[in-house]
Amino acid sequence: MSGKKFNIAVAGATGAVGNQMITCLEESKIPLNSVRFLASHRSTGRKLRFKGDFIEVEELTENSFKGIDIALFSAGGGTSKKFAPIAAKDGCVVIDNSSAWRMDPDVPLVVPEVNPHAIADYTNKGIIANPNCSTIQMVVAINPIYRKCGIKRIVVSTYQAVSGTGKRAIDELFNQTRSMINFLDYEINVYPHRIAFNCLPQIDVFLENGYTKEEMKMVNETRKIFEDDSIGVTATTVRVPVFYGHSESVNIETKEHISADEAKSLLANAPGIKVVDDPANNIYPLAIDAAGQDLTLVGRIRNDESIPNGINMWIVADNIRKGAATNTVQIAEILAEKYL
Ligand code: NAP
Ligand code: 3JN
Repeated sequence: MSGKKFNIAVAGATGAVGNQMITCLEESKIPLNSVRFLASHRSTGRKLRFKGDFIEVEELTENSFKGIDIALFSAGGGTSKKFAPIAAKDGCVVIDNSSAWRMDPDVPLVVPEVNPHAIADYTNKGIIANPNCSTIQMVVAINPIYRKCGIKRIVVSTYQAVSGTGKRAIDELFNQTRSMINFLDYEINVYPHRIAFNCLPQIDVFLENGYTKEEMKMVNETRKIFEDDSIGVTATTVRVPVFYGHSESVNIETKEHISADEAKSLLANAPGIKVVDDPANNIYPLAIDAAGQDLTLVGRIRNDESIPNGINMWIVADNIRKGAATNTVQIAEILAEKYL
């Protein structure tokens, strides 16, 4: 670091992701001059803890970014679309967690373990995009195999925690579960169906091609991050009654053969990954183990015996940390250390 201290704003500070961003900033080595917490008018005046102090939440307005060096956004796509360019115009670099800017060709889409070089392109628009949580953990886990053997095709099914939908969905799973085990009526407010004791094969809205928006985010973001439109990706995304931690069953067809044992040792030495794979002792990645930490856990690594060059894996990560807040703060750390 150059000795510079940074002024950082968190937009969406009162949300599930924003709250975790604050924790990640507390844990980060970025030297801070000041922090500013922004949310909607509903939260103005609320106080949030930061490093032992209480910081008052301010309403996000067009004037919020004057004097700010880096703004971490997680206040929804509409807010990002409107305010990220305003913040950038004030000389601040925005790292945005929404899908608003991810597929803009002038905006880098970054997972630090996979394509940190892309951060340099922040100069185009002053905006860097953070991928969708389901994409992040998948590309972290398959990156070592992609670099060594190439990948022709990915087939992924996800098992996504309700925290991916935000604080209202966390409450919905809790309330429905409590009502049901007490034989009481329950309310359905967030998802189209009950989520307690159920699995919903729908995340986000359906598109004309029959896939959901979440599924197509995984397809398009994976190709952009690897800068490789030749990779075939097909996804089924499912919401499950888990609070924290997304799990994924991933099948990849590689260009060159790799054995399951080679894949395991490749992954064991790769950044951001912990191989958890000892089936003889019933050891494999679990959402309850992924929650609250930053590594992407990979296990059940085995050859797909139905094709010559295939690998199956089970990939689990904390969707709010590595899937959102941690990835954002990692980008901010690189930006602060190398570019600002
Ligand atoms: P959440 O728990 O519902 O929180 C939403 C946050 O946005 C709150 O701080 C809210 O402030 C703020 N907000 C809403 N409307 C606003 C407005 N008009 N102006 C200023 N602030 C506003 O949602 P979340 O789970 O944290 O997700 C927030 C966003 O992060 C999502 O919409 C999505 O774009 C992104 N996200 C990304 C990933 C990923 O995969 N990388 C995962 C989850 C979410 P109040 O408390 O004042 O209402
Ligand atoms: O549902 C999940 O597990 C992840 C959700 C992410 C999300 C939720 C609301 C809006 C996004 C996202 O990051 O893609 C968005 C969005 O910005 O489109």
